[in-house]
Amino acid sequence: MTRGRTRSGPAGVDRAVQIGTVTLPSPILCASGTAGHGDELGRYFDLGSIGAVVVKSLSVEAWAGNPPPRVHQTPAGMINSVGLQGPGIDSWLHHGLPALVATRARVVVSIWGRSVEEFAEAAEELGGADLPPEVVALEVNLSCPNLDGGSHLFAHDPGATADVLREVRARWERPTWAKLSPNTERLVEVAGAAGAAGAEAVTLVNTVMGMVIDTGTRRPLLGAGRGGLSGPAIHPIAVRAVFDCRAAHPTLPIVGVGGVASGATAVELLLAGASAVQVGTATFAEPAAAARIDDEVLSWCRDHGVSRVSDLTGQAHRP
Ligand code: RRO
Repeated sequence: MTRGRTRSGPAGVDRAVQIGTVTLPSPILCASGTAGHGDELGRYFDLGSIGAVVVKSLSVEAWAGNPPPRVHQTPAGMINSVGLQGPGIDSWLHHGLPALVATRARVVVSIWGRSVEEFAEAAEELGGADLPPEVVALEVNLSCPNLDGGSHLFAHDPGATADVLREVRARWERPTWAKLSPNTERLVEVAGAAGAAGAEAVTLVNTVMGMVIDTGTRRPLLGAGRGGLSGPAIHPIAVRAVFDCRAAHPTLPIVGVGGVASGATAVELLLAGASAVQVGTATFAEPAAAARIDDEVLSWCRDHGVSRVSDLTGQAHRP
């Protein structure tokens, strides 16, 4: 049940977007890892009013994640080493998913794995489940920086990325998105490989590898040592990643994510080439950030004479 406000956009602006075969009523999604596994944000705003909620990445088995501290505020952002904590797919199917669907949210389910086999097992379990139609896509997280210090970053390698996606596609029939990493100079190549292996869209970008040292203890501050930097500090990195992938692969849909904190920063990612935008870190300080940013995108469109949000996609590439 929604305990927060319900919203309606300014008249005259069509905010529907198309990401491959997925049509969403709004360009704004909650990013994986920042909206929990279920209806956690439902008390703050109407989850059905935004495009979709991407749940935190799941694996077949429950996973405890990394030792604390796991999150720390940084200049213009935050760093995390959560380490993929999750309840496991079976528990999510019985608890998190029904709660989320009850809010009328559209859902993008996310999976992770340490190996091609683990991704395949996760896709198999989800693909064999009797999922409601609200589950519109699967986001394959190939880019978590916090598993064994980043050693399982499939998104560093076009071949490994393609291997995972082929196995997932063999077991999962609904649309598949690949979440990729900014921590590689091969991002554009990896995105192309993901598209060729069956990803209908790529989500750009996951967090940027970083570290904070505690000057008191003179040791790394996060429990796992290294972490992933997010928030406004990484926004220009996300804009560049989206722009470069759009230039190289103009027909591959992109979901932009990274430091979106306002309507204008969301619009920037759309102009760079994204078809939709995820809001992540902003949600930690302001749980209804996605709804506010959704409103601000519509206001921006109205103020700039834009009648369809989808017309913004890729406009920064005009000669
Ligand atoms: O759980 C995490 O530590 C985590 C994940 Br799965 C991810 O994809 N990105 C990130 O910064 N942290």
